[in-house]
Amino acid sequence: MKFARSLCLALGFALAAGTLHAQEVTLRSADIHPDGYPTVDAVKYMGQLVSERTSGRIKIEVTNNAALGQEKDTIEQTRFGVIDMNRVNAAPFNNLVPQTVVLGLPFLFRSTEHMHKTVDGPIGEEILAAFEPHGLIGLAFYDSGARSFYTTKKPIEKLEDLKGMKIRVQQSDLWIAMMDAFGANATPMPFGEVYSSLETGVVDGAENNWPSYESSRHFEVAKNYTLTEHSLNPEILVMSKMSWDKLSPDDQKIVKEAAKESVGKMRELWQAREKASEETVRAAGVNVITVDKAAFADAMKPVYDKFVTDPQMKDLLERIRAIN
Ligand code: GTR
Repeated sequence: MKFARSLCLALGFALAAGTLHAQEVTLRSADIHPDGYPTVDAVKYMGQLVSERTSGRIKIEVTNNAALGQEKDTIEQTRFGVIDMNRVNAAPFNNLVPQTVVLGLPFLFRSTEHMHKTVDGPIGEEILAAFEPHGLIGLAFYDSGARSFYTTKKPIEKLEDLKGMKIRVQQSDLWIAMMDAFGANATPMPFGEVYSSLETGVVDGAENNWPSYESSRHFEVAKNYTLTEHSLNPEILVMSKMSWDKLSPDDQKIVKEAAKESVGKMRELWQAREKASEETVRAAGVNVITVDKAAFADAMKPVYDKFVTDPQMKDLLERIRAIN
């Protein structure tokens, strides 16, 4: 009897210790951007919040500079629990989670405010929820500014200039179709290969926001930046469902809330970085070109015809357009 009681006690202690131990976790989060880039710092900020709120039990470690791989590969690793968290642009998710396609549609958002209202509301929640059947938990949307073209030799001054140009795009069917509609030849490749591809002439240009154009040093090899601002496609922060399922419901709540709170921080950091990056590249002598955006937007009908076909997508698009 006495023996049984001490055995129970011993077991109880062992279980309790085991549980405590199991709850101490370091979540590894991937990013292709360097230290100091807003997405990296926003996830670090989220990590501080999580650590404070769990008395250091849960930590987030951001592995940046693509040390864990390029975005498409890290998405797979996150789905299979090799990586716990991942901050990726919406585009590389397009083929896996079709609901993300709507966010990248060209000239859809009228302003950053329109994009914020979309992702901050029920539509944003709906898109984040669509990740779960694919082994991922959608945590939050981060800003990514407006994407514009940049070219090595011939500057783009009007739509026709894009004809036949080899333009690097992210690995997404939507983005390939967009380049077709612009009249260019889409060359999908990971971000990490773009600099050398511009340098060696594998591509004639690419497209991105000011901060990525600057931090990647692409402006050194592609000195013409044309302000088409064709997409406000946001970034998405996800967690591996396998890692998520290991957390208690209380800890899941802490993680989710901290991710949401990091969005405000990200927006602050983003605004400042956009300005600073623009200044840096302008000071480096980049040829910044303004264009008649309407002509570029008018060419995008085939993209909408191809991707907005099923009732769910049509409804999503209508609801986004209706947001004031
Ligand atoms: C950046 C974005 C990255 C990646 C990159 C690209 O703006 O932050 O996640 O998508 O563009 O073009 O590959």
